[in-house]
Amino acid sequence: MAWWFGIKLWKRVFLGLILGVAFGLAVSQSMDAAAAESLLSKVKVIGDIFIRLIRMIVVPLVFFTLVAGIYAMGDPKKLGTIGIKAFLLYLFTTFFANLIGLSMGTLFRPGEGVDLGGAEPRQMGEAQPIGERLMAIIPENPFMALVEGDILAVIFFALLLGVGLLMAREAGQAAGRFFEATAEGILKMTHIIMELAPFGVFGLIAYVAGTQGVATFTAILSLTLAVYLGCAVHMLVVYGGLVRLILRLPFVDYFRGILDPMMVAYSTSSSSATLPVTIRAATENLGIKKSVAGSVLPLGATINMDGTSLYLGIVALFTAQAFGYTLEPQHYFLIALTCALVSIGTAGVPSASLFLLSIVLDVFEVTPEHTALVIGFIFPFDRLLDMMRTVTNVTGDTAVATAVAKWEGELDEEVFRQKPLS
Ligand code: DAS
Repeated sequence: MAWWFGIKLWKRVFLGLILGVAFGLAVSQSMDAAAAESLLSKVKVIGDIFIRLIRMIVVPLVFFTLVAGIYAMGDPKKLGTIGIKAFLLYLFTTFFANLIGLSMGTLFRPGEGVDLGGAEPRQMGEAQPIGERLMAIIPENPFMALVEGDILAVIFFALLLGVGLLMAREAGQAAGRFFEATAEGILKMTHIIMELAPFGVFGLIAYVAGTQGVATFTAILSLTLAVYLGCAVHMLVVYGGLVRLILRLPFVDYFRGILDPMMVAYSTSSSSATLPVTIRAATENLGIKKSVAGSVLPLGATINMDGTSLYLGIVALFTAQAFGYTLEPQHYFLIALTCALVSIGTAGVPSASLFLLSIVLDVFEVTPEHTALVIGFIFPFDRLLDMMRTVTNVTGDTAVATAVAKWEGELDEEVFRQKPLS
């Protein structure tokens, strides 16, 4: 068995991904749909267990890492500059995501000639008004926020608690050390859980590949190509360019350092479920100190979703093309702005943004029937699109964290340039 642990984790996870697709397709081709669904849903249990395990540590990891990270910073003022730099970078990269998304939608024209008549209309989810969402960041009861896993409220409380411990000086030392030790322990828990990743990914992907099959993708092949190509260009050019040209850091070392979170994001379609893996890769492979990893990554996983913004822009153009809506130049600007706002409000869970699509389609007065038809048409395949946009979301979080860490002197470039240990 030692040979197994001798293989780098990301290679084992990738193996799980490939074998999962092969197994899922083989099962779907060799038995009827019902039998395939029942067998694959049993295999998917491994994936569900894996997701539950990483979800289990998201809240404690964010809470303890953030408090420990702030405490280790020693200077609350630095926290302000980290937050401001991170937020400005989020806006900067989302601007390019929208540009690329709208360009891909215009270039590929994925909605051209698509007949949505046969789609089953679906009801849209209710989006919380942005004002209410911002107010909810301040928890009335921080323990309830921890219990309910309200990540933005947990971040808010942890930031203040970390600053409070700093201001308490000697009196806060014991607590500060407690948070640092516990954060370390929870990060080690991520190592243990990640050993299950190859099997969990196998289960998740086998189910998706087997139940969605290849045939269904032809219907939305051009939409899938537009989203995948757009996300790939955004990751390689925008994030790769930020790391290589602006930060002057090695391009290959960056992407090699985040292979684990990229694989887990692709398999789980959930930024928040991937967060523990992202924090571990950022601290251990990219050399980003906890003070930045513990604040910028949880914040990014919650409000920085470039892949989502890019995807929503493409689907908006898909809708206009499929139903023949004429878009004026100002529509493109409003679509881009709305996509950015919706991506901030999107939760880091599977298919979250699809149900907020109506907010973007309202920009050019798409009728409720057409909106329901588009959501109903995309919904059965959205998992495949969500996998790629979630990888982009998570990669964007690590790119911003790398930039902020570098500019704040919180990046250990030795660690960044060395090969990942596991
Ligand atoms: N799946 C979401 C995430 O976790 C993104 C989305 O639904 O667009 O990032």
